[in-house]
Amino acid sequence: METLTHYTNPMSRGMRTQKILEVFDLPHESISIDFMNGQTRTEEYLKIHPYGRVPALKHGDLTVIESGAITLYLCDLFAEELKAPRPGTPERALLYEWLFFFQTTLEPVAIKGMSDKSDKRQIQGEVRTLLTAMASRFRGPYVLGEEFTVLDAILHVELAWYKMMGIFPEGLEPYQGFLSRTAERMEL
Ligand SMILES: N[C@@H](CCC(=O)N[C@@H](CS)C(=O)NCC(=O)O)C(=O)O
Repeated sequence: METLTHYTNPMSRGMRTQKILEVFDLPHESISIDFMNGQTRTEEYLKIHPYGRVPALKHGDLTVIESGAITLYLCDLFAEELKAPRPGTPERALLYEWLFFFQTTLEPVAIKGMSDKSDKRQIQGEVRTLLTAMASRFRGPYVLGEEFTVLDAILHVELAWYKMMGIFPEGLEPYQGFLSRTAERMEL
């Protein structure tokens, strides 16, 4: 298989896909892109990612952008290693639901929490409401049931990010228990 090269940064959404590569021990090399110092805007990098963001994944002549698309591409390449559910199954539908939920519903709320002027309590409340609703889509002990899958790695990264920003709804189950259950495996 051609080398997988992952362009990322530890303080970015690239951690979603970086953690998948690391936790499931997928063959790859990672290149850290310092976006604070303009490395996403160089002519060379814009050939990899047309609007200059991380993450991006290069696989042979192909480059894949958008963390959700990279996640699904990895699921196609490494279905067995990632315990990715088969297309057309209810579990695969859950994977799609959570991925879109993170990026289109939850992320805009979380992004508000990045501003120093934000009301963290209010944002934490909004996150709590959304995650409480999604608990009906969490089978337990892991999202899809008994087995730790790619979806758990992604959920862990998102929740850890919220914790770091002070917008994680402390004490909310099943997420509180989930975070401690997955901590050792995710932190490597
Ligand atoms: N929707 C994209 C968002 C990517 C994104 O906005 N990445 C930020 C870091 S979290 C970035 O690269 N910013 C650098 C820049 O704007 O130069 C994804 O999920 O991949």
